[in-house]
Amino acid sequence: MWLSCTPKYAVASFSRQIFKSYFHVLGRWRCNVAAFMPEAAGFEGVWDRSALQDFSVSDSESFWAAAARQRLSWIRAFHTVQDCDLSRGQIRWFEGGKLNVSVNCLDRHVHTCPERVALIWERDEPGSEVKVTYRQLLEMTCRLGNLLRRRGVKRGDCVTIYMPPCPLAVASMLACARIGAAHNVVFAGFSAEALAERIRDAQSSTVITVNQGVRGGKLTELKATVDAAVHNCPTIQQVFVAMRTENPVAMTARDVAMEEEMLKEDVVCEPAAMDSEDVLFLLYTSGSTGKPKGLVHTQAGYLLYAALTHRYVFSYHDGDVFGCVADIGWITGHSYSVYGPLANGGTTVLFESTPIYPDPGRYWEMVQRLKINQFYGAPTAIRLLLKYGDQWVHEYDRSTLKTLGSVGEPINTEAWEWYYRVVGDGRCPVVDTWWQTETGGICISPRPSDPDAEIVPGMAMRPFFGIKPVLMDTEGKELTSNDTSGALCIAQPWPGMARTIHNNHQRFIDTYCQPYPGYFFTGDGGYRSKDGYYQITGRLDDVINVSGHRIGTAEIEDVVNQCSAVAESAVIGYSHDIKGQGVYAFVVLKKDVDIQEADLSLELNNMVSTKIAKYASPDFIQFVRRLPKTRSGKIMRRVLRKVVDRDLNRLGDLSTLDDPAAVEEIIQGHRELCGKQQSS
Ligand code: 7RM
Repeated sequence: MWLSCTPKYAVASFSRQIFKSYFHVLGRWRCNVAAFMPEAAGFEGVWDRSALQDFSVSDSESFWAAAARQRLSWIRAFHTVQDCDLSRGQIRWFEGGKLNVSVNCLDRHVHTCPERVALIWERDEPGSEVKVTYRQLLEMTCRLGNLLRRRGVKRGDCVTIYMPPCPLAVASMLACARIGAAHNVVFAGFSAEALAERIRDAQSSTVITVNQGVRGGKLTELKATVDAAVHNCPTIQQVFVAMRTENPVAMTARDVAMEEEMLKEDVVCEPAAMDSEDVLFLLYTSGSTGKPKGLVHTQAGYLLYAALTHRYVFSYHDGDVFGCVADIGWITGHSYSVYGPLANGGTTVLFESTPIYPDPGRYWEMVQRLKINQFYGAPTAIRLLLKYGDQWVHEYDRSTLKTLGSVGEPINTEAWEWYYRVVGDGRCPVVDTWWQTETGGICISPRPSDPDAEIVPGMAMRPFFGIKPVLMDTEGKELTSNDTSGALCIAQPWPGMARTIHNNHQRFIDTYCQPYPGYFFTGDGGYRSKDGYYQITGRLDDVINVSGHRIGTAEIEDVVNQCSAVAESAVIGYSHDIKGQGVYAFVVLKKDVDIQEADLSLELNNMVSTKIAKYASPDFIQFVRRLPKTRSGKIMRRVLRKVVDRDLNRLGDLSTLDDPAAVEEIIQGHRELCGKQQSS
């Protein structure tokens, strides 16, 4: 459906038209809400923030139509605001409209402020940052767009990008958008096999990478990893290689020296006129099966949602420096290092390093040096830094900070308080932002743009404009009272939501639309407080969250089970001080296997690191004779979780258990493995 993108007509010099339509609404302040949200200027009877919130949900079409007209530059106006049917997994926004995302992120700002800094590349080596203006980023994007086109990349193709955060990675994403190709950014920490699986699923013919990565003072052989990956990818025809370091790497006939070739290209590149619902990108994320899902995001709705949430959740103002430290390989990097800030004409930081390189003061030294106004990071890093002590924070001037954001997992009260008091000196609102790869942008979060709205530590609290969260009971009924917990769903579509899973729309329907017909199911559990605020309590499925990275337990089991000595395995998450969750694997060996358990543990850890990524490697591997199973053969992970949590009084109903003696053995084995210390 979304791959049908025949270019209807070439659009020559449409930029003048764009600026006429873009600015006609500015400067209209009709009522007081318009003073903080110009999109709201025309809404009848909407006089304050809470009325605007209600309006955005009850008349979401009017709300999103106004926002889309004001915030995006269109080549052709849309004729239908939305055409959605959640129960069938059909989501379409702004149909009839044509636009180009790279024009929205670059050209329109180049017209007004060409010398404004778009990107600050915070390289691994502290103090060596590189600034890229909007004019320069447009030039880079155009050269690369022309190169991709000349080398045969067409509208509707999918380009895989395997790069650390850097200006050329952003230019690669935008170059794809410029020529109408989709991108598929794969986190540069993934192994060759994980990369190959994603390239094959996306059917990419082109990969863009760098010779080597640099992180925490160490080099990683990214080009070599790509070589190993594409070996098993029949669709791959070419690999573009940019030079992050000066060390040459082996090049073959298939490889393209990217910077050299870019220099030969023109600095003007005709942008493709894309339909609102053409694909902008795929991004793979873990689900509860072994196979990662390529979530599909489209052009207009995604960009609008990223831009609007970036502006209002963080109170981003013109001239601010926005510092999102997520990697571009995750959705957070897409929406808040790249698309949101650039659509808003902002200055955004690309962070290549780690929170503790060269020392635990890195973030705050960077805040001081780059004069960062909004800092957006993950609880796992905050918990880690908290342990190193306050002096690393106090050493640096953080007076530029205005908003602090948290994302990826629940933020515990201790970490929240430290972030607020020590990092923000009690001056900056902390916004705990809940969202997912699937939602495209932040869905639940406090908004500091509401100056008198309270913020409760450790709670995502309030829905964003147009978002209607609901909690469901086990029967699939909406829970209407407060002070209650249930399955978190979203009751109506919004423009930023994913449209499908690449090549598997049925899985999209089964995962998100079937469980609660008519609603979008998030996979998370939530609690609504007596004041009506939301708190996200964690996943309800077999997905765990290690340092803010999603990983399916089934993905890890698949790898462990590939070991010839292993008969079967069960992987669970357990609570971990710093990582949020750690990985715990129960492994049953084949009969007559004669191998030291310690050696096998090492081998299994290695297998997981090389087949998935380091972060997925188990912290504990417990060898057991059998797993607790129901009579129908299902592994009772609930029981395993209770054992590891030392919550033996609440093992729950064991009546369906096939062989209760298995549990006793497992408890015993767990004690031996983890000794007297808590398993965390
Ligand atoms: C943005 C991102 C999504 C999953 C999600 C949750 C968990 C994310 C929070 C959170 C509690 C938060 N995308 N999650 N943010 N849980 N509070 N503020 O992380 O697709 O990689 O992961 O992460 O379980 O479903 S993601």
